[in-house]
Amino acid sequence: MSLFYARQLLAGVFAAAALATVFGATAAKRDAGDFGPPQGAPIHAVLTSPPNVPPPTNRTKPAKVIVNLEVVEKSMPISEGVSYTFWTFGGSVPGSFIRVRQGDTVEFHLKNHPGSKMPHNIDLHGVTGPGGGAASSFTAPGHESQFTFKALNEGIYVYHCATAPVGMHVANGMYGLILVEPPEGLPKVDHEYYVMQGDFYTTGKYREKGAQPFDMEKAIDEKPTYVLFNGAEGALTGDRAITAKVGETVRLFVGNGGPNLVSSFHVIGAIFDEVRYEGGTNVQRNVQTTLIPAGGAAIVKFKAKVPGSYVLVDHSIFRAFNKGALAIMKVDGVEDKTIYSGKELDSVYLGDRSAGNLNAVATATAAAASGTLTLDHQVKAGQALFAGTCSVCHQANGAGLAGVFPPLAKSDFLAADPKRGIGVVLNGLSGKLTVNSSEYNSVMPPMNQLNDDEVANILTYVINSWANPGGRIFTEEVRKARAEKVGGASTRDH
Ligand code: HEC
Ligand SMILES: [Cu+2]
Repeated sequence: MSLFYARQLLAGVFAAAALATVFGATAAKRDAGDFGPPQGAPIHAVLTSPPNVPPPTNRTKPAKVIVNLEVVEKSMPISEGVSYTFWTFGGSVPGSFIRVRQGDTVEFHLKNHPGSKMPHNIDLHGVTGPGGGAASSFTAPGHESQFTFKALNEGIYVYHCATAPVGMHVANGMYGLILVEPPEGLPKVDHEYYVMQGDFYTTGKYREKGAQPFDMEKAIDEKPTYVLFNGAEGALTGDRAITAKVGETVRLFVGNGGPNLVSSFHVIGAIFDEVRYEGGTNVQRNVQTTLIPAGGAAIVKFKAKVPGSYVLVDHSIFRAFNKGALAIMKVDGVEDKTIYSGKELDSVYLGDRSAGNLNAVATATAAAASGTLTLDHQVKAGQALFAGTCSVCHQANGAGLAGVFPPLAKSDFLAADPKRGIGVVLNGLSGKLTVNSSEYNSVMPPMNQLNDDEVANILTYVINSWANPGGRIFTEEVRKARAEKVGGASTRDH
């Protein structure tokens, strides 16, 4: 080989090497979702509390986005008259909603309020890197930590605390959602809402009053006391229901913080036109119920077509009616009888949780707490609760159903000893029974999921209605009967 050819060959090798370097560098720097360095002045991310969602970024270029998120440990209501010490990202459960655009460089500042008792950190599922930020964000009370990541993949992602014991931090409400918009943004809709499910473990029973501590054993056994949307029973019902008008499109960002349960997310009376299941980019159409894993999220979209109350539930249905996993979307507008002929389904699905009813119960709870509970408070709260629990069988007017459900109206069985109602409700009743000269031989299931206040108020309502003799049943009497297990057995042989 002449020197000339050797030189040519070497030059060729160098050229190829140089090209390889260029391509290599490009490949390393420009992964999918990397649109280059941030442009323009840094932007402070708008953070929102649930059920609100920050506005679209409306950007066409990658930016540096600064996120300031503060961890706050605080006591908040988890149910009517029940408080719980939540650990929060931004003061709410779920934590503040974060919205960025694919390709953004996110400078994350995690602060831990000086009043906190625990250290905390954050693992964002939208981060590419070990621990999703957890290792770089361990923050003691009164401190702040900072790390930076590039949002490479679009989608809806869960974030959560990952400080040991991780399960406990998550169970106390330490999770939220971060949306990484695709470069062109999401298609425009009329409403966007932020809804996130979580399971909660308290030492007391469901709706047991007072401050309820976390129960580690129940959490390990995966036996939640509450399953909730947005951290509290009633967080999205009554005046706090989410809203839309007929003809509008609604996009829900639905997360599941867990820590344990997966969610069978369903909206009673609606069909999801589109679901980005698991938060990924595939779109599934015409979906009735979508599965949202713990530590996962979905984006669902549908058009409101018929006015009324739509009930968001986890369709593992005991969770909805006995653990709180129930929210309302109120759709206003003109009825379209060609799509749906009927009236509201409030009494069927909402029962004691429909708007007006909740108020009467809340008023009675507040009055009981301040020692000013009157007969009238009890009757009104009891009436609301009766509608959701007893009226299915005994009927709204207390008349019962001949041969099947005995009457509560003018019941001589009840009038003989109004207090025996306590044992009937707590323990149920079965066997032969004579009420107003008619025989019944059926089964009433125990209603011991009701708390002491609820039983007292329902029975007070019953004995003061439909020409019954009157009187009052007090919470204390119910508590005693429950503790002593005073039962249906003694009433059965009447
Ligand atoms: C699933 C149907 C059902 C529900 C719900 C129900 N009951 Fe009953 N209830 C019955 C049946 C059936 C009997 C009669 C049982 C028997 O034959 O031994 C009964 C009996 C009674 C009695 C004694 C008989 C009488 O008429 O005085 C009382 C009091 C009573 N129920 C109160 C209530 C109250 C209060 C609630 C709501 C907390 C309630 N029940 C919910 C089915 C029901
Ligand atoms: Cu934490």
